[in-house]
Amino acid sequence: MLNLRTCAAKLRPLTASQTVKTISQHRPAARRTFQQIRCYSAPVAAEPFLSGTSSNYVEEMYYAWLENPKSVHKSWDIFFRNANAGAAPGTAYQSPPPLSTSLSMLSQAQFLVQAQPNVDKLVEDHLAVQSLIRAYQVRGHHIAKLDPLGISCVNFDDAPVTVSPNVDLAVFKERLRVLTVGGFYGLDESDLDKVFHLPTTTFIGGNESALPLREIIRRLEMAYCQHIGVEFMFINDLEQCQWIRQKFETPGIMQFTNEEKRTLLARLVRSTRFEEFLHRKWSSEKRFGLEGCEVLIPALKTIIDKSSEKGVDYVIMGMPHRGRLNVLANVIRKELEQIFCQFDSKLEAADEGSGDVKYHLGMYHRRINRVTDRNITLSLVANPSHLEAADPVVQGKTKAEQFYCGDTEGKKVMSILLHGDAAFAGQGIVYETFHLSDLPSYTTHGTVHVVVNNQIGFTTDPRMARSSPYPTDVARVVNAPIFHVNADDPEAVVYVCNVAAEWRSTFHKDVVVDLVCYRRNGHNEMDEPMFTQPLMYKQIRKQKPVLQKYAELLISQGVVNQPEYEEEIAKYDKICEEAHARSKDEKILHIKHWLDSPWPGFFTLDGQPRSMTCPSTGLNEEDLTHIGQVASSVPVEDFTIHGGLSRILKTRGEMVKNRTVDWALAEYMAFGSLLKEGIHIRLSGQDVERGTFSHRHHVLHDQNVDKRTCIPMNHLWPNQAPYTVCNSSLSEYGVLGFELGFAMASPNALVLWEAQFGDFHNTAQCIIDQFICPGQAKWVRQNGIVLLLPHGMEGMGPEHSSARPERFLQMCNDDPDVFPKLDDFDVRQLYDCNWIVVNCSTPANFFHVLRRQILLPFRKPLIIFTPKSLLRHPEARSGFDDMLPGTHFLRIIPDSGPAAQSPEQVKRVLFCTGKVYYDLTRERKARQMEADVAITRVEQLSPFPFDLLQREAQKYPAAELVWCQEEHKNQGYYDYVKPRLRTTINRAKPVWYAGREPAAAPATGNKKTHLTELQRLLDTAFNLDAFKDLA
Ligand SMILES: Cc1ncc(C[n+]2csc(CCOP(=O)(O)OP(=O)(O)O)c2C)c(N)n1
Ligand SMILES: [Mg+2]
Repeated sequence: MLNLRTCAAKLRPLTASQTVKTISQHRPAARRTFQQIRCYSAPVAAEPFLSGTSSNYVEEMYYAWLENPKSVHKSWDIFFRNANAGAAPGTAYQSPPPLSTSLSMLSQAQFLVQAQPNVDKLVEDHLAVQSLIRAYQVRGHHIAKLDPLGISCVNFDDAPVTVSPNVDLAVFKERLRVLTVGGFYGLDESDLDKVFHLPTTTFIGGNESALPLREIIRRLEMAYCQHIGVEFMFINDLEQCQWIRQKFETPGIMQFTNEEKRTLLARLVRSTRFEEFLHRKWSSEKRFGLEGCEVLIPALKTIIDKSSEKGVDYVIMGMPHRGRLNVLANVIRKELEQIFCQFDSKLEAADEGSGDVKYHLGMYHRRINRVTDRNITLSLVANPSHLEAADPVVQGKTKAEQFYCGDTEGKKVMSILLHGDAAFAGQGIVYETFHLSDLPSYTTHGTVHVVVNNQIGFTTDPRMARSSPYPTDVARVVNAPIFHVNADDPEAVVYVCNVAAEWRSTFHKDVVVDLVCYRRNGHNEMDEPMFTQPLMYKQIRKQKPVLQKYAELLISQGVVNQPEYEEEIAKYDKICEEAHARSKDEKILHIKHWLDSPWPGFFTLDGQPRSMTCPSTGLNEEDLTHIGQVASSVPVEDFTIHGGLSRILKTRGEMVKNRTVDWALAEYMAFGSLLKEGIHIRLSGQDVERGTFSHRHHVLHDQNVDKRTCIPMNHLWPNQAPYTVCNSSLSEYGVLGFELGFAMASPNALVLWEAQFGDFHNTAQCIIDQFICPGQAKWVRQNGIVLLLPHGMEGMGPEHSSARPERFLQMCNDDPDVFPKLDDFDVRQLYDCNWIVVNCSTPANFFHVLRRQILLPFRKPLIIFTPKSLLRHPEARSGFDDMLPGTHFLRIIPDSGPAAQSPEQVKRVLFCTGKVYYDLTRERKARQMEADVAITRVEQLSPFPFDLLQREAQKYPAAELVWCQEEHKNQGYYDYVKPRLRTTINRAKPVWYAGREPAAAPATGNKKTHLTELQRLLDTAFNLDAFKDLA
């Protein structure tokens, strides 16, 4: 039995210790993932017949036998009994008993094989039929008629053969050459009318357990080789495979009532006539129409209807340009006049900011689903041009909505992601997003992906755009089934969409619907496609629109008649015309009407902050002490932590007793206090639970019990908000996008993403450039996400050093040459900026800036350059006194030593930010220049503290002003700070530079060079003659 068990184990994800009995008694429930348990210790059978494809057959027989030993041929029964009893490899097989008894069960089925004395031939033929069925299941999609144009660009080694389901063996032999390597497995003409027992892995029999070969082939053709191509046999879960087989193989399963057909036609009318209407009215406007894939609208509506029927009441969608207006109009049901008025170039913008083009804007709409009569909220997330960038954002928002409504299994909230074929295959973010799909803190419990596969990307053919046969192959990495469907067969599309929605609600896993269609026009309506795809477009010109085809079909079936059809068209055209007339009254464009994530109650009715003040971010002593004590303890019983960690916690405890905090404790205090106030906190990123620098330790691990963990932060207060801290996958683009999406859902959460080292954020640049920096300006949508970016020149080499502050600062929207006319810089300046950039030099300031993020009456992204060596620097500590009620975040920290006592004596003011401050004070002390040189720390770089720095500069009238940084001159803060500092002093003095020379790389890889450079910049900073010759 060992051999068979091994064989079965290789095919099923079971632990090695699970017994055969367990397997038979408890077929595993729906598995969400393939457990990576290796079971390869024993050699596979030495049974003479157990090899290659026959092992599949044996596996089938084996499972059938486990369930009911009588369901298999007697010879198998004996074999499995012997094997189970421990027969040695090669000895379990015994000649079978006479056929007459073994086939008694199948007596009604005219078993021609009964007459056949040759049992070997019987087994062989059944093996052949089994293999044949499997071949259809695995490769049937290769020959399905998926391409409405019939010019399939899918490039398989073996060209598809067009065969009608009239079973003619000669033709089928050719067809099977495509499906199988070994041709027809030895079956011949004479076998066509023989009846074969069907294995348990097929449903083509319906109620019958045996069928003639001819009928088997015909039914497989119907299931796998028509307008639907099902790719699923790679899925590592038998139950899921069975589920899919049942959905596509069961005879007659794809039936539609006349009512359903009429609904489908009506939806096609809307989809088609909407594009035609836009084309008639604005023929020279870009709209990225849906022509060639009009079926997308009924497809999406089907997914939504079915999901609503299964209990979903909130669907969050992300999609690219193609068909977006149509989706807004006909799926989300945005008022048509709101869409039409966007085509009016005279419309005035009502909102601040840049706004965005009409096919990027988002939407949020709550309505009744007419099919299920249930409430449904639909939201389409606004997105940039950057294809697929919105994918993780949608997922993050979905996760957040699930989290806030306690939907732990994704039963109420779901996401649908739409993709273009070229982008789905080409953009790496698709892969990153798929890999979040089953991670505990990132799963949205299944996403339905719909690919508008028009077989072209702008002007590029699939052959040049991807190295895989389908654009959807990326989905295979997460075992998502892929349903390819010919978009010119609307019923096949709707069927597949129903199955996809059911799949999601059954298994809570991703699924892909690949709508194989075409693009009737060029990339946009202005583009000439014949330049580059002449033959394809000759074919497209001949293509009857899908609406016309389907209407003709339904008319021929008597489901509708011509006048009814025309009436449906006229009805919708009238709706469009009336909306168009109304749209002319719109004079102002309100982007607010296109908001995808409203925050009810957070703003006033007209969208303004409820106040323009921020309370003190300080905290009372008791709370500080309490949080500190929990942070330095293990708040559960019988939990053994690592000895090294005990020491860390002990040190924390001592700090608390001494009323001081380091960085990790300051973060704890900020998080812990916000949790008390009901603010959910989510910290995500690579290795954040411990902290890259082993300073955080927010998740404690029991040293004796596997996977037993404790998060003390969740043991702080009786009714506290939950704290989520999660190590992410090794992705920046995907994870940052996800967290941004999470932060979109609610203003009452502090969502933080930490880069492992600050420079790694550049692989997420698109999320920063397209969403975080301009999000509010483009989409009037605020977002309070926090980026923690470890930064600092510490001799670690060109990477791991710079979080590239220059890039963030360059994208700040404050004017370097204008001193802002504001009464209140503290809050108003923050309200006006696009994001906040800080580099704190003390733990207390870090604590305050985190708390301020939530206590502000609006939300702005916050970029924090965080320290590495300062995490343990004995001087980088703060006292509780700096965190008590009444204290607040310090935008600058002025000098408080001898220089500040006699400011008129001061010869130089060094302005700096972050860690270099500690190098500068040490050097100043060593040189005994504390009365000559003042050091001012700029903690908030942007928005720039013009007001405070002006005062600071005025305080030292005789001093030279120097900006000092450890970064290279063309990097860091200098280019940002210099013009602004000059503005604060009315350009009365120069602002000198002390720092590293310009360079291409952020830092040297040589430790000695690093130290030499550091010493040189310190020399410049304290050499009072350094700029004499330059003045
Ligand atoms: C990341 C990114 N790169 C390039 C582009 C420019 N671009 C816009 S549409 C397009 C083709 C997209 O093809 P596909 O995904 O098949 O969608 P289709 O337009 O065919 O619906 C390209 C390359 C883009 N928008 N985003
Ligand atoms: Mg395309």
